[in-house]
Amino acid sequence: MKSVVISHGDVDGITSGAIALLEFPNSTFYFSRPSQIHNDLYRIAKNRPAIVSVSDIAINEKRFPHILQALDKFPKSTEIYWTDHHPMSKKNQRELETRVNLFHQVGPCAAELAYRRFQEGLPEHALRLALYGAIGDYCDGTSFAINQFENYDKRTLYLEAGLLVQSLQEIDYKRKAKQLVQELTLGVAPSAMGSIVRLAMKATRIENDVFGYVKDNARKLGKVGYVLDMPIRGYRGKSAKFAAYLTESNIGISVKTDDDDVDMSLRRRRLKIDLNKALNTILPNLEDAHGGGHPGAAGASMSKNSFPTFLQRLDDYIDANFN
Ligand SMILES: [Mn+2]
Repeated sequence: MKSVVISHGDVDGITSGAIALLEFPNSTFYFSRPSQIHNDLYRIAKNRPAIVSVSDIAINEKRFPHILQALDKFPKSTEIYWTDHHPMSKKNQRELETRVNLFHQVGPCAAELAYRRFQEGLPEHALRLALYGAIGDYCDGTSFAINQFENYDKRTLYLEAGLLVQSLQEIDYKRKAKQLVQELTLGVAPSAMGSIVRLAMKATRIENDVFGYVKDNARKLGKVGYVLDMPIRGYRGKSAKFAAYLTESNIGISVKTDDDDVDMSLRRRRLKIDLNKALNTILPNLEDAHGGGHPGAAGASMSKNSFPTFLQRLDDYIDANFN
């Protein structure tokens, strides 16, 4: 195996992965995620690739030792490039740097970082991919993004990025999403991909239904709005946002229950609360709870019994830190 590109399945993951594919042509592409990356690396190491690029995969504190173990399985000759923007402790950064070429910065999206890191020799459309990633991850306020928006018609870039964001809500990850990455690598615009446009329109209609559902069903505890078990699959980040808005709360949560566990997406509204920090403070004291993410967008899971306590502690956290 010559080289491997691994990335996340959202727009930032797909575009940063496509940029890595432009830098390392003919690589094999895989999707991964924070809970799986150690297994994927372990499996890939057996093929002794010359180059591995990982982008937009958050380091999960609990799985970090397993990630290091997996990285140790690669031969010394394998060059590993790690490009990420999720919050990472200094200690983990140092440890990771002993094994990989790390490019890490919080603020820009992973696609912007990948573009800046590999810039030399990339085709023009790689820059568009970086900007789609920035829009997709709400990281479009960086000086890089603002400067580059001036070079295009920003409104067209938002349309193209919007098509990607929406279509991914409904895409078949087993087949279609990998093909999308390849087409983006070739420079095909999302608006020129018939099936992506159709999926995006479908997802937008569904999103309007999601909004209506959240409007009728969201509940509120203190400054936290939440919606439980939406009958529509996916749309978790969006419904979390809607839950915050429609209950006039500072945090919105979309919760899915599954036997004895709950899994949730969290978004903030009109308050610069760092959700990742809040979760890292609250979750260690709850049963079977883990999670994290970005300051403005995060996820968590815990036992069903812990959820009411979690809501209360999150509301207390807002009161304690923002009054
Ligand atoms: Mn990202």
